[in-house]
Amino acid sequence: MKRKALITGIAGQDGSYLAELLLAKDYDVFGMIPRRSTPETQTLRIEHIGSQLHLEYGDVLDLASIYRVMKLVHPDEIYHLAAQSHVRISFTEPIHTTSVISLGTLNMLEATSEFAPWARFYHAASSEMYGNTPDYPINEDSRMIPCSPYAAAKLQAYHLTQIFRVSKRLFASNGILFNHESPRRGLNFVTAKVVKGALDIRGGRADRLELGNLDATRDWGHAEDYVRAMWLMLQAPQPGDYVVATGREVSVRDLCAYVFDKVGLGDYRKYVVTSERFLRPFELEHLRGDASKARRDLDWQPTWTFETMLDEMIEVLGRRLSAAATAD
Ligand code: G4F
Repeated sequence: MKRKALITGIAGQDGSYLAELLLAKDYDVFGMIPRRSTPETQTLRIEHIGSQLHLEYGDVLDLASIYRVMKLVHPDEIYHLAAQSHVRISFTEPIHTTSVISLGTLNMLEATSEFAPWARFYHAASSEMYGNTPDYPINEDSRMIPCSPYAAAKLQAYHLTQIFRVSKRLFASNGILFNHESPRRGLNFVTAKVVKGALDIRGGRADRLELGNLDATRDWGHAEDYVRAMWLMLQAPQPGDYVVATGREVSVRDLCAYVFDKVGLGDYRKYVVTSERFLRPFELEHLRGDASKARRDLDWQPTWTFETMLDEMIEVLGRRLSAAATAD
């Protein structure tokens, strides 16, 4: 019998890589997608996978729809990735962000304990939960001091996952993933924005790039490595909480320096300007993770570096942009 996996947020960056990984491991993969007014673009990241994927309409805020999907699928493993995942936008849409993340996770946990209590449950927690913690580098025991509506909502969902683990005896694990990127990253996250910005300037489609805080640092890995950690968490003998990170911290400024140089534009300072618009009302300044527990207990380690990840993004986005320019 094939194992069955249900993924919420399957059409996102992580959902698409996770679906590929699980199909390669011979799972039956089901995705729950909410109805949107833009179905033409909604599934772009998973279109190449084709009919191997089973997609069902369902919304994490609509408990009845989750019940329907759970009863239909009878999943062995549930990967709950759906969220409003943009931190700056969470200041603009705090109620929507909090509902989708906190209530959405509670709904998924309730539905799991009601209809699939045997299933192993993965919750996509986030390194944002640590905020500007003084405990550095960050591991599972570091203090969590969230500094955005997004992070506060993730912290609640993280606790709910732990509470269901104990009170309902669910095999429920939190993946505390640090930033992870790829050519499938949305263009309003800083790595993809910088890569596209540099390629647009090189192609004559723009003459400058507006960014927010250049001094922030992040611990950036590749999404392909990070979805492998999700799967490993659900294969472990016991549920738990795991930091997933590379252990290396790079500033947005150094990200720009690398990308602009790599595409042949030289000094990024000729093109990058800071704009109030992209500053956050409360910034998380620095993130660097210590993934010793995942390395030890899950035998996980990253295979991509910051540079190889950006090189791939530059190559793939470059091809995509030239194809679009030709089509024009
Ligand atoms: O790429 P970002 O928007 O990612 P952020 O806020 O760190 O969050 C991402 O990683 C989290 C895991 O740690 C996830 F939970 C979350 O869902 C998301 O995937 O911004 C990275 C840094 C920030 O410090 C931001 O202020 O880049 C800085 N930045 C500077 N200029 C910018 C910009 N970020 C964006 N998005 N756009 C800018 O123009």
